[in-house]
Amino acid sequence: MSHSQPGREWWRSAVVYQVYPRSFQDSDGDGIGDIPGIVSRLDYLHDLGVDVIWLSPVYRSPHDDNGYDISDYEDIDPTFGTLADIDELIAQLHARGMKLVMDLVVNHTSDEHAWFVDSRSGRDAEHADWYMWRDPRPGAVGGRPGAEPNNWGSFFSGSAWEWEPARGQYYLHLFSRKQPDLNWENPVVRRAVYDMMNRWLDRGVDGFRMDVINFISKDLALPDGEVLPTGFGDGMPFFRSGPRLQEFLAEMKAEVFDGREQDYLTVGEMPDATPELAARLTDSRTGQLSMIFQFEHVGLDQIGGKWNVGELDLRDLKRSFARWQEALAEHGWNSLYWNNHDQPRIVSRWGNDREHWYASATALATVLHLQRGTPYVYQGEELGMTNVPFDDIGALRDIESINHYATAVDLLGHEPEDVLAALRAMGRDNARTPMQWTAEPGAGFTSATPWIGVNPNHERVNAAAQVGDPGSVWAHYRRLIALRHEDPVVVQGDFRMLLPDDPAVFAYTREAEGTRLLVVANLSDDTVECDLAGDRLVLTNLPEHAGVGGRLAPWEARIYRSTVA
Ligand code: ISL
Repeated sequence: MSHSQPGREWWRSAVVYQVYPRSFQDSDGDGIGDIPGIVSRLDYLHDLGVDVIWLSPVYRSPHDDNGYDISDYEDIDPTFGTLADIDELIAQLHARGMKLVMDLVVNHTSDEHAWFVDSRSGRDAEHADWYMWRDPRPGAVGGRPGAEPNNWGSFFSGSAWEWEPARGQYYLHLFSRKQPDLNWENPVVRRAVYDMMNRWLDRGVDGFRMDVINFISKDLALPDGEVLPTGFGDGMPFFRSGPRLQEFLAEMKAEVFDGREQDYLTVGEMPDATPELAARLTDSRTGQLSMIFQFEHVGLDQIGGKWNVGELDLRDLKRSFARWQEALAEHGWNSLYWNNHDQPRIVSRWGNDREHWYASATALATVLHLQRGTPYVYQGEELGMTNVPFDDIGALRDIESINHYATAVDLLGHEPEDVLAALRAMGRDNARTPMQWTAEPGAGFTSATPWIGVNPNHERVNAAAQVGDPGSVWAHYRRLIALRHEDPVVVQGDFRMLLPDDPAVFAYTREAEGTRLLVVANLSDDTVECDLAGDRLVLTNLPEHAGVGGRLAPWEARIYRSTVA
């Protein structure tokens, strides 16, 4: 049975679970997860109570960026299975009343996509104008350093431009050189994307998570960006949330989603998006998307760049959440997340994965899940999976981390130990090690050698140890998910932040139709004084402390319900 409410805007009462297919469940003994593996774990997910799976890319890909470089949008990579396997996944999910959201990566393709292979072959090719081709800087000789059309750096180190001798031009790649950016100015490109999306919807998928979708409309003047410590320019101001973004999304909505009977979940991944943009795009009367992923909160511990990590000030986090809750309160909608396949594990990042592992994992979950919006659980988060003690660059697999290490150590002369420490804190592979099902050597993920090492703590942190234990992180996630399904105030209620200046307590209320929920949590390692309470305690992560008034134990989280006049 479906838990979320059927019908229009069903995604408002849903909880989404993100599956990173490489690392979820291997079924054929090659050390890489696959679609039949996911199917074999659906009862686990159904039992947890989630309504929707967002599946990271399983399309054909050379896997330069683990599938975010797609060479065929309409086929499944043999590593993950077949189209018949995806049909089976859809059928098995639907049979359980659950839904499937696919990843849509259309800011760029793989350089091995047939469109790009043709495009790079010459200026007269059929797909000549499908990518962002530009001539060298005036007066410069193409292919030589400094001749690039502008100074932008790529997210994965180095220049964002690659020389193509066959055309005597450069192509833009905001990510790796194997991820050329599509030219969204070309209506034929947009048509091809919409047609592809329609075929997936016809196949039965229930929505899309849209990868860096706010990068599709660039400032076509392509101005140089401010020079960063890497020596490259910051192109962000010129390609994020560009002039035609909303127009393109409106066109996509009209060409793909409007006129269909079903309502779909659409979530746009939007680095650097503002609450104002989100409010426009997710306005239930006039918007184009169900919700967006914004990055403000997960950037709060970064001091001038991803690899320079500082302490989080809880007050900044509360201010950020409150700002987004407020901006999207009337007609918009939030996504709520701590983790995904690009972020370090939350219990290690802003919790305490040593002395207060259970309490901090569950407290952080509580303050997120009771907010207004659609919560996302990233695989293993419901088990309190932690960051990984990577002690050697050879243990990492992520192109971003590997390129950063090479640039920082070889080019900029940074200390290898310092670079590794930053990668341990922020590297994306923290999220990408195998799902920890059991204490066995392959963690129940694989019988072979996994493509990336299993976190050694799987002997302690695993699903087998937690499912069925009412005192586990898993059980707490399950209760939070159930509460959202049972109590309309969690879905609909107004949000009000309390104690904004308190450095340790995270507290807010949700209120609708005479009922008020109070969430109060101590997000610190110390016991704190706190008087906030309500009529009845609905849920707590530390039941043994529940009777104590006026005080919260380290990482204690409580939810109260009260009747209000
Ligand atoms: O993690 C990041 C790099 O520091 C983010 O900037 C990330 O690259 C950005 O959020 C975009 O992410 C998405 O697109 C990338 C892909 O590598 C990520 O896995 C995906 O989530 C390119 O497709």
